[in-house]
Amino acid sequence: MASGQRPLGLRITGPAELTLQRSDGSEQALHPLWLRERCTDAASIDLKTRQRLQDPSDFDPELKLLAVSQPAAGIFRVRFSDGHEASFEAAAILAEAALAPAGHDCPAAKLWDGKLSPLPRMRWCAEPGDAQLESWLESFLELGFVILEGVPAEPGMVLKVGAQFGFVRETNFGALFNVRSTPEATDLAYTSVALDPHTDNPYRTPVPGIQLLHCLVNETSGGLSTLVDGFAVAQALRASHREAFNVLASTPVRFCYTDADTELTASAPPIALDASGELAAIHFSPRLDFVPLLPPERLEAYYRARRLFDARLRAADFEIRFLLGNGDLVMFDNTRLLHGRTGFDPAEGLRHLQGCYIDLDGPRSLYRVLRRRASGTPAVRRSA
Ligand SMILES: O=C(O)CCC(=O)C(=O)O
Repeated sequence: MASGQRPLGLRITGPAELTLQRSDGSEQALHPLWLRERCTDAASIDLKTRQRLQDPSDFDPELKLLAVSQPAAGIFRVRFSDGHEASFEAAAILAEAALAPAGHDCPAAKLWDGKLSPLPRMRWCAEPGDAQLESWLESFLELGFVILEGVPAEPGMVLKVGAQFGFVRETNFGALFNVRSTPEATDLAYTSVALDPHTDNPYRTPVPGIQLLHCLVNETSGGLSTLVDGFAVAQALRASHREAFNVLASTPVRFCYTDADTELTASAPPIALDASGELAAIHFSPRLDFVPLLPPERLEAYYRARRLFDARLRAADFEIRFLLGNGDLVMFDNTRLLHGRTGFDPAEGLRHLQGCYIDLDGPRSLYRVLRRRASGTPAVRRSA
C-alpha cells in the first residue's frame, strides 16, 4: 500500500454505514461481510485459541449493516442483518485495513544495487536483547540479508545462529552442509570454482527460504562472497524490457539435482509473481536449469530474455562483493537474493564455510513478537 493511502480513521457515515478514511483523503464504506468475519465475541470465535467458529461462506451473502453506533471513544457497535451484534475497536480495524494485499506487516523490502554502502555488518552475540535482535531482523527484512560478525568459528555454530531466527530445515545434505573444496564434490559449491549468482536448491519444493553461511576459516586470497538483489534486477528488467520480463515470469523451468541417493526435480519460473503481479521469488541457477521443449519461437524468446536477465545479474552495477572472514556469517533471503563467490586457489590454504537453511517465516514471526513485546500488546492467536 502506498504510504499516501494509510488508514487514518473510522467514521459513521449513515445510520448503517461505517467508513474508513485514508490519509490521501479517500474513503471506503466497510463491507458487511468483511466486518462480520472479524467479530471477536464468544459466539464468533473460540476465546482461547482466537480461531473462528463459523465458516464465512455460511454467512448470508446479502448481509447488511442495520445499525452502527459509537458507545465510547475508539469503539464501534454494529448490528448485522443476521441478528448478530458486535463491538469493534477502531485501532484493530485500522491495523487490519493497513495490511498490504499479501498480508505483510513487517518492514518492506528496500531494493538495492551494487552501490549499497555501508553493508549491514553487525556484531553477533549469543544472547541478544530485543533491540539488538530487532536491528538484525530489520536489516534482514529490508535488505534481504545481514552479516553477523564474531560468531565463534566453531563447527555447528551456524545451527545455533539459525535457531535464533527460526527452525533449521534439514535436507539430504543434513542439518548443515560443509562448503569446502573436496575431490568427491557432489555439487560445484564443494569445489574451488567461481560460482555465478544463483538461488540455492530451486529443485526443492518448497525452495529453502533463508540460507546462512558461516566462515570457519578462509586462508585463501580469493573466495569473495557475492550477493545480488534479484528483485532489484527483475524490476529493472520489467522497466526496460517488459516483454522479456513477462517471458521469464510465465515460463516454468525445470531444476534438477541428482546424486547416488537423491533425485530432486521442481519446476518454477525464473521470476515468480504473486496474485497481484508483485515479485514473489527468483529461481535461478545457471548450472541446474532446463527449459522444457517449447515451440521454437517461444524458446527463442526465452533464451533472449534469460540472456538479458543473466547479464544484469552478473553486472557490477548490481553486485556487491565482500570477504567473509573467520567468524563472519551471512544470512540471506534465498527467494529474493542471489549469491555466489569468486574462485579461489586451494593450494593457498583452507577455505571452509558451514551452511544451513531456515524457513522464511521464522524471522517474520520473531519480528512481530518483538514488536508486540515492545508495545505491551498481549498475544492474539490468529487462525492457521
Ligand atoms: O562458497 C561460497 O561462498 C558459496 C557457496 C554456495 O554458493 C552455496 O553453498 O550455495
